[in-house]
Amino acid sequence: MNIIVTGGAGFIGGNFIHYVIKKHPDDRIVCLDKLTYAGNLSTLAPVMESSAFRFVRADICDREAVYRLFEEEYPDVVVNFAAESHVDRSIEDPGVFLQTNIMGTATLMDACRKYGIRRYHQVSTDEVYGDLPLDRPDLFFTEETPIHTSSPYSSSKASADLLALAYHRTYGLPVTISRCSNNYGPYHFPEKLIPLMIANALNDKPLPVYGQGLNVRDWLYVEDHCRAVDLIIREGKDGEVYNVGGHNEMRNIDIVKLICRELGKSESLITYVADRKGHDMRYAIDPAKIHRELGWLPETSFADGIRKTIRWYLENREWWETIISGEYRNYYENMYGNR
Ligand code: NAD
Ligand code: TDX
Repeated sequence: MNIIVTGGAGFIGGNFIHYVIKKHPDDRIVCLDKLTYAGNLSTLAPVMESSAFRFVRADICDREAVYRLFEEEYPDVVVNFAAESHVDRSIEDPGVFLQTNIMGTATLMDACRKYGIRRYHQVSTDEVYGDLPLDRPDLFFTEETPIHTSSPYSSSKASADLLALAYHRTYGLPVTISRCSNNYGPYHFPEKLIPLMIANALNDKPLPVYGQGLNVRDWLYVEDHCRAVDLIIREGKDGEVYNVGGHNEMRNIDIVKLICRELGKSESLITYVADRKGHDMRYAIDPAKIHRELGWLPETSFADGIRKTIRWYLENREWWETIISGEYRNYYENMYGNR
């Protein structure tokens, strides 16, 4: 298969490329990525010289560049990971989220219509369902849960999902959508909770917990997500949505304390800061459909996954230290300086 992976220089897309190249050595992968602040070519260094891999720097909103790539590659499958992905940034400045996450998705799907495609896969998120109350642990997001977004980020992702389903119904485009819970693992950009806490703890810096740290997220090791997407593009049904998650709910404060323990750091580094605006309380995925229809189950427990992740950050300091020594400093000062 010839697969275009957009956003492959980012966290999940990069892990997906490593996964597919190892699992399906006969496939060819073309990574299309704009290399925004979140894209890192060093994430792709291990595959850059592989004959099964090509990297193209371009914006998914750039119709001319996208169409040119389709004319060169005639892909069988497009997997769209490219997005602005950080909720806090979307609260500060929604515009680029609407542009990339909505218009970029439409541009990619227009190219698929024009040149033909076996499958267009949209990588979405559980955040499109909004949040669940903390006092109803019996409730989970299913594929039938109504869309009910909270942030500009989740609204832009939900818009893209609706467009993808509309392209399926109106034009018969062979679309699938996956809605996954919070990922963690190697190559995770240190603006997100887990890598930020690991990097700050290793540097003995304050660990900024929003509100009281009671919000719950449903964590999945990134390789399990990659395996789910890989299964969906090969065996999933056109027009279907698949929820992906591993029933691993944790409160933010418990994750931060666990990271302190694993790194031998004092919990006195924990600093409670102003809450995120519109902060979703709890996410929890019901993955029954993907289990039933595609036989997918998570393979990495949180206990193993978090240890592997921490070890990766210890062994790959250069990867994240380069990031936090650059433009990231201004971001950090703006976001956390007066919080
Ligand atoms: P990320 O921010 O780490 O990476 C995004 C990548 O997309 C970067 O390489 C960036 O350069 C690229 N990109 C951004 N705008 C682009 C554009 N206009 N054109 C081309 N490339 C562009 O994101 P991530 O955490 O890897 O998330 C990947 C996808 O998975 C996103 O669609 C996100 O909504 C979704 N998702 C993420 C999580 C999570 O926990 N991280 C969970 C569920 C779903
Ligand atoms: O410094 C912090 N302190 C803190 O308490 C940060 C960065 C986060 N938090 C809290 C906010 C959330 O409750 O931790 C939780 C996780 O925050 P993020 O890592 O920003 O993730 P979240 O907002 O849950 O969104 C993530 O999961 C769904 C991804 O970034 C999205 O792209 C994905 O769709």
